[in-house]
Amino acid sequence: MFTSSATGYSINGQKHTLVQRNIKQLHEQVKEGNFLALARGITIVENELSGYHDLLLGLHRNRHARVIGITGPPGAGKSTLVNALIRYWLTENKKIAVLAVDPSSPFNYGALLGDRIRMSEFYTHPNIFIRSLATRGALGGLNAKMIEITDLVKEAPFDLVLVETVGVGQSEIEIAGLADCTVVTLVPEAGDEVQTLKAGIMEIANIFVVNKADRDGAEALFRNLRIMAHEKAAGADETPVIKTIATGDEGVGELATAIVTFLDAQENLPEKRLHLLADKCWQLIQAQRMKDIDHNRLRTELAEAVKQDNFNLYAFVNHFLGN
Ligand SMILES: Nc1nc2c(ncn2[C@@H]2O[C@H](COP(=O)(O)OP(=O)(O)O)[C@@H](O)[C@H]2O)c(=O)[nH]1
Ligand SMILES: [Mg+2]
Repeated sequence: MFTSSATGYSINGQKHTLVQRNIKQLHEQVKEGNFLALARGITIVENELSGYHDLLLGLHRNRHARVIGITGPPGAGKSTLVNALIRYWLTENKKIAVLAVDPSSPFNYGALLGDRIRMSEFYTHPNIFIRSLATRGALGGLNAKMIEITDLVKEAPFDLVLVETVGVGQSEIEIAGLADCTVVTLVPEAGDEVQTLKAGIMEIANIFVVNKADRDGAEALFRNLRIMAHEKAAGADETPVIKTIATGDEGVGELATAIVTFLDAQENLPEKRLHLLADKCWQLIQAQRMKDIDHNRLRTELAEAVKQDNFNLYAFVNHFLGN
């Protein structure tokens, strides 16, 4: 997948050796928990800078940190909840990384800054690493980029990696393919929407949170989700539904416990792990393919193909990809 031409070997062997040595050093620092090195590494991966491929090729598997996805509509209280979870887990002396992604506003630094300010009480904490990402510009697709960045973060000695993403159901980032546990955050205002929520949401949610439980309609939303979870489970374990008031730290301990309980249960499910890995693999291959496509060739061939009376777009795509 990573070709030598892309890493610059062909230009100058010596230069590449130097890049490799620096990347190896950077990697060692990341493993020791050096936050500056980790931030630098993320920038390299995010922007595909020199050494990007070497860095990824040096990653190990089965690092110990577990990834928790926190997803939900804008304003549901995800960042506030992340903050509250950090506060809770710090009492257990956990080391935590937070990746906050807002794909809808790549240049909206106001929004990113908003998250920063809210999380500021932990920005300088030695056990907490926080990084906002605006990776929409990434060539190979946001999903693949997030998989790469998360895998790099897992090299550092964190216990937990929290990934905050916007969206429900048709999220720009398929968080479920990335996280060991996906928490879907909803708020009472979304009450009516629950009836029409896409089937996908039941598939991706490992835990439901009804945040802003201090507001009207929280109880109704809670009940509706419980019914949905019950129907879907059909006798098996039901997806937990937890009420929280993130601004008041209420229900946060219960949520933290539910997350850890879920993660512990996952450890013993090799089938699920393989499924997750296959999903990640598929996304990376897909992104790579998108990159490899020669747009000039695509246009030229397409221009020829549309001249045919029996032109079909899907047949063309299949043919183009060599399927
Ligand atoms: N009333 C109430 N407001 C909350 C609660 N949790 C978060 N908020 C507020 O909701 C707004 C959006 O929160 P934020 O965490 O930025 O949402 P995000 O977009 O999902 O990350 C902020 O003004 C929060 O203070 C809650 O439990 N109750
Ligand atoms: Mg947020």
